[in-house]
Amino acid sequence: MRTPLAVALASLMIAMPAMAQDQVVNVYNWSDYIAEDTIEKFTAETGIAVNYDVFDSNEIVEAKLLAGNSGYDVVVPSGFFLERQIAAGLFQPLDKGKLPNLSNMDPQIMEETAAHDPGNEHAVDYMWGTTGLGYNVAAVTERLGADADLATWDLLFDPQTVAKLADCGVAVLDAPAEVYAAALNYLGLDPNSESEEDLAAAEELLLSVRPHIRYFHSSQYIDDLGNGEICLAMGYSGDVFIAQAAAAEAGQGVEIAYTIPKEGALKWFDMFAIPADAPNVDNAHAFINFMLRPDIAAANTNYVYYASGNGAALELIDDEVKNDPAIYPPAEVAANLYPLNAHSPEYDELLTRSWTRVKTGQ
Ligand code: SPD
Repeated sequence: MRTPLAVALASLMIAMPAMAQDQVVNVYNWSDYIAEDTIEKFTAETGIAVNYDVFDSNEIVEAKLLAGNSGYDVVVPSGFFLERQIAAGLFQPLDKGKLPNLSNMDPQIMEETAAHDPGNEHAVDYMWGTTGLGYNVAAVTERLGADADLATWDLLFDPQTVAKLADCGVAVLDAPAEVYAAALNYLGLDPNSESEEDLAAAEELLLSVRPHIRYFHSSQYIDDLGNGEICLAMGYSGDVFIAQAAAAEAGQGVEIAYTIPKEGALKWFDMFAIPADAPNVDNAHAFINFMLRPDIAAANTNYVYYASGNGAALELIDDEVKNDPAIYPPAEVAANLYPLNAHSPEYDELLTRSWTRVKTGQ
């Protein structure tokens, strides 16, 4: 029996808003953190459109989540922020039945991320990396000498050394938790210390190098390193490799290198999680499950040069990426990496005030 046209149109109109809503997922990820065609592939395979927004700082994500009604279905905070966000009830547990590709995850990464999310109940790793130093090889060696050791935080934290680099431009991440952890570690203190005395020591160190820092920003250094505007940046491993590739492509002879300094560096994990008030929960699971497919995870890592949390993807990752010790650090370097724990709200308040003093140079 044929449906009368008016009835068919009416039921279509009723069905349309629901369908349109079902066909969307709102994703909030770090900038420069996905292969060019991943979203396109996801939509082609699932029919789900992706609204994709980017950020460059954990603090920004947290502010949006705390404000509520962010509208996001999938966000990607780092483990040490995720940990306290879970405690604050900002995320819903993952429905693991909807994530069969969880079986592709690297068990060691699952174990490490469980320190932030017991039982891996609320989140799963996308990528991981380190926070170290990116530099312009020629500009830095010209100023420090051909024999200078460049695999050291002295480049940033020793006032006499960084003073020699001030004229070619020094940038630091606008990421207080990470900057203070690096400063504490450099001073031989626990990077996870919440002691006020240690905080004061880190602040003193940062103020001593402050006159030589051109700016604090968490993504501007990518372009600036690549085009020779700055010569040293505290930055994220893969982002420095983006600058390196851009410099090589420009063909102006600018060579950029990334180092995990010998004193040690932060190892972080960026985690897929679904906000408690996400409007499209099923689509969020579909998106995360897609991102956990080995071919997709490998394509993303091959494009952005960050290590994947996906063990099954490893055989599909380009040799030049998986054999690069700055991306997949060998055991002796890995032994020197430290994790960062969630800060208590009390410490965070002290940290924020101290950071304002450092940034304003007072
Ligand atoms: N462009 C992608 C940058 C990803 C950086 N994640 C940072 C983790 C913070 N510790």
